[in-house]
Amino acid sequence: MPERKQRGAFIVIEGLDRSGKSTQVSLLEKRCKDAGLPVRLVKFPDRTTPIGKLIDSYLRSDSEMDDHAIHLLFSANRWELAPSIIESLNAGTTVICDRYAFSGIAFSAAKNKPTMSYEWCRAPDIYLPAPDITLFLDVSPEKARERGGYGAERYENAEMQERVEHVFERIGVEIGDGSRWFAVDADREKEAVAEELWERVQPYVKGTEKPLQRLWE
Ligand code: 2DT
Ligand code: MG
Repeated sequence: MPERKQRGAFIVIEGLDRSGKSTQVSLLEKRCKDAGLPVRLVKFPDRTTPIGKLIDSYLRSDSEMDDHAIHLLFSANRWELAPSIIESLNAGTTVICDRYAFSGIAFSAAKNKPTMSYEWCRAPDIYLPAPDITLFLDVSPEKARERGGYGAERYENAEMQERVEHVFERIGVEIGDGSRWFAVDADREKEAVAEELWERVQPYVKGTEKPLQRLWE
């Protein structure tokens, strides 16, 4: 029988500030490494590229930018990395991605601008590589508050986070929780959350034969 070609899994972790996203991304990376799986971490925005530097300056409020323009830059930042993500996946590497197009929609649509509808915000990311699975770290506002204050960057305030959460909820409903999007209760201890994430990614991490899909096919 001909050997079937396996590729790496494309795993996205999304979540609000204070959801424990960074912690969980590193724990998941460690679990993959301990299991002997080749793994690569990608973080969006990737602030190291020329486009990423513009985004970084905007997030730190060192510069102002039109809301549409910054939205398109966040998307461009994904497009510029997409070829290398595809390359890693095809080489059999598991790619764990800290934020992706869903954050792009959630944060921009949360601005509630009449010219930035949900559909408009979704459009520039159409045909980007689609994750095999997205894990949304769902933290309650109470728990987020308990975990300490927000940082000083743009969007890091309770009012914005609440609006962002509503858009994430809509994304979750549209993607469906059949297999591709899971909301994970992130109010729990980090070990419990890590365990659930590890279980959820099991069907994918050993390699998958499924062709890579594209957003929002
Ligand atoms: P970090 O705190 O994770 O570095 O994110 N954001 C992110 C957007 O507005 N659009 C996007 O497409 C992405 C990926 C979320 C920095 C902030 O940037 C926001 C928080
Ligand atoms: Mg942040």
